Amino acid sequence: MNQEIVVVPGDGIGREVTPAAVEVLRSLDVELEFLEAEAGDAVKESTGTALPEETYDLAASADATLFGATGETAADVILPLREAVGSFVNIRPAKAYPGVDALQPETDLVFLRENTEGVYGGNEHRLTEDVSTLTRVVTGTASRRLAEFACEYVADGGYDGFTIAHKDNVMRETDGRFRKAVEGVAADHAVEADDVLIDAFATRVCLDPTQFGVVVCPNLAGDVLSDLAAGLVGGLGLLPSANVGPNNALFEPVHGTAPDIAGEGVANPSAAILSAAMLLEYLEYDVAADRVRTAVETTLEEGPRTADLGGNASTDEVTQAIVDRL
Ligand code: GGG
Repeated sequence: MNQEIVVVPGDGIGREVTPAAVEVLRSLDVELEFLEAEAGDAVKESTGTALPEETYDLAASADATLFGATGETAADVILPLREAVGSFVNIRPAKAYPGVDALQPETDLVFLRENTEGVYGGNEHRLTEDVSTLTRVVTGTASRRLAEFACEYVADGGYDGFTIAHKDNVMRETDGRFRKAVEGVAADHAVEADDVLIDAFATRVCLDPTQFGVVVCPNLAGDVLSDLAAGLVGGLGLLPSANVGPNNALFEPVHGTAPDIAGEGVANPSAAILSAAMLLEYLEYDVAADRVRTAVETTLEEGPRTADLGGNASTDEVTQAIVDRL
């Protein structure tokens, strides 16, 4: 029986790069079936809700979901969708590719971002006309679950260990709990875990990203630091991601809707297509996943390239080149 993939393009360039990723998946010898679902600004305008119940239910029950991008409705769309698939970790590889002009061509990082709590927990309140508050929840349970995953991830990937990025010299209770919980699990598994303050990490990774490999971080820090790493490797058009839960997962490029270029057909589809490769790997189509990665890498090296990488090719031209190289 074919595995069911829910496709949620979202808004902006999500509507251009997600079909590109589906085209790549369709051109492979894999038993997948695609079901399109809506979410985002446009559907909110027409129906009053950014995430229809049907889309949430489909994502929750499908074998995997491929998501595009969200803009103004990020909190109403992407956070519930990540919850729908039960994901507790957002895996964000940030890698420099041959042929791409990168600030730091040796960059090869993977962020493992806590995906359920922290300041992303939605505990925001307007107390008065002048005062708003945010309650940040950090649990040992969620931190340990992430750490268990990180230990498995470094063992499977042949890494020496991982780095915990935190800010526990200031947020002693919340980031302190996070760091100690992750360190404890690492010690139980005899996995080497060093740690670094988030602000120091930001400087050190720009100066020499080869000091780091797998980086385990709280939710918002993972979002910000992975975007920073995108700047080191040539831009957000290159970073894929996977939101993984115990029985389900959602795959999305790290980038957002890019309203400045949306609708022009010039967005870089690489991040979405590399996200599709992560989906293939998750569904245990390892050979197909490798073929897609190699085709993307060859295209990044030999062209054609979109404008963000100094070229003038369209999304369709780059996608076709990738399909031709499969
Ligand atoms: N494709 C992911 C996306 O739409 N990113 C925009 C965004 O605001 N992301 C926030 C997040 O990843 O937590």
